[in-house]
Amino acid sequence: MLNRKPDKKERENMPEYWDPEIETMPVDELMKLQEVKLKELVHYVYENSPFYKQRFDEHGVHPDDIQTLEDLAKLPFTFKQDLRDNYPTGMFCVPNSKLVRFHASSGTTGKSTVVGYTRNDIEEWAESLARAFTSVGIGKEDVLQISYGYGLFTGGLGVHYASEKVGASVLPTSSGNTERQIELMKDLGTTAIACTPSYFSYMIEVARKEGLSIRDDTKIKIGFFGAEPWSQELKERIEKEAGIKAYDIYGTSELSGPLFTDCAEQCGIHIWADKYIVEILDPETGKPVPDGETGELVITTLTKEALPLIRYRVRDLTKKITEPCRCGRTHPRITRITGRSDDMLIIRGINVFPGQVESVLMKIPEVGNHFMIIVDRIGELDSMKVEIEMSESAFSDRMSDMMKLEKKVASALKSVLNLAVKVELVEHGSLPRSTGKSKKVIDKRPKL
Ligand code: DLL
Repeated sequence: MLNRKPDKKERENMPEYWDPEIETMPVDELMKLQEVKLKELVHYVYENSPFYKQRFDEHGVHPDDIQTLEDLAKLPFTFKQDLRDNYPTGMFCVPNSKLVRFHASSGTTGKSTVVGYTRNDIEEWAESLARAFTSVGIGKEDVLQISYGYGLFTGGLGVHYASEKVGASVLPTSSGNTERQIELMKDLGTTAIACTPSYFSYMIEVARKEGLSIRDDTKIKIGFFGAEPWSQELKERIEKEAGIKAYDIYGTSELSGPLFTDCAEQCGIHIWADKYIVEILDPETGKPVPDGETGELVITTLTKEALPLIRYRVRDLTKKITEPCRCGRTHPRITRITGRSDDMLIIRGINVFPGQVESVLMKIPEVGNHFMIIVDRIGELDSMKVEIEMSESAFSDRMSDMMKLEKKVASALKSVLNLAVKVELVEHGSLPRSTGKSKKVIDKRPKL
């Protein structure tokens, strides 16, 4: 983190800040601000949430025990399961009359969870993302196409409010109807797009089928991709194939929705420290990992009113970046999310993250952008198969080429995962395409 404001020369060629005073605030002042807000927060949740009062009491901690940022470690964690157990609004700190919006998770990994927002929560959410958009130069001249789903999912409306805030013209296409997305993109001069990386990969493919190139036939220069894990290698592919800058957009519904991106320097996602306290902890022990090591993201919200969260175990795996960012923003950064601690597959005792598989595949030019991992148990033994398609540029229907590619991929996977993996080349277009969050793993093993 840069411990001072950048000077005039350093600010030359930098994108404008949305809120220069906050974004470049010296770190010690930011920490003081966090401390003040943390002290207020613990009293607020203790007084307004029966859930937190009980959790603090059980943990033997009282709001008065929290006097400094170091005292954060005395506080209990909050888990997604707590939201499920208190479904739908049992953890809210405000009455219904103060709420202006609900969103809800789809419940694909368990029972659905509901999140609620006061007017101020919506404002703070839009402000976070407005800072991020400004950090990559999105503003009044832009047409921002929002191809995240609108509705209970936070992607569509979250990006929408922030785009309007920075003065961009919103093109609210939502997800799906891909041919129409591409037509509007062309006709209305979309300059930036927000969707999942897998949906954008699909758009590139559909455009190509229609004889169009996103690179040459549209004005898109920026993409905000997230809501699902994606590798650095896929990012590089997308940038090359579409001729754009691909930024990582991150957030979760419990924290409000999409909130943070990397800045124009593209070296880590800035987390706004005046609104969120970041910890990176060992998922097993709950203790901090040394700076620069991978751990689980744990976040405390400092300004949320309806559903503040204390030490929320996000489950996403990342690293803290400590070097100052050249953009001059002093807020902490994290590296791209490499997976979730609960997404890890254990295959014959070996830990495998789907993201590792994607990294390997995307380094091989003959492999297309879509793949599927299928895990099964045959007898007592786990087996893993990866289905891939050939990239259009490398397409061949010669059996010997296909077998060669399968072998090449299997050996690349083996050397990274240390696991024998069956690789199967499937027909182009036969793997499922997604307009939202994509499913990359089918685990057929019986649940224990
Ligand atoms: O996916 C919020 C969002 C919408 C983020 C649009 C970005 C853009 P949830 O549905 O609650 O919220 O899912 C949150 O998605 O814990 C991560 O596991 C994953 N995720 C989100 N963004 C990224 C990203 C929205 N940039 C869960 N990289 C999170 C990797 C991501 N994973």
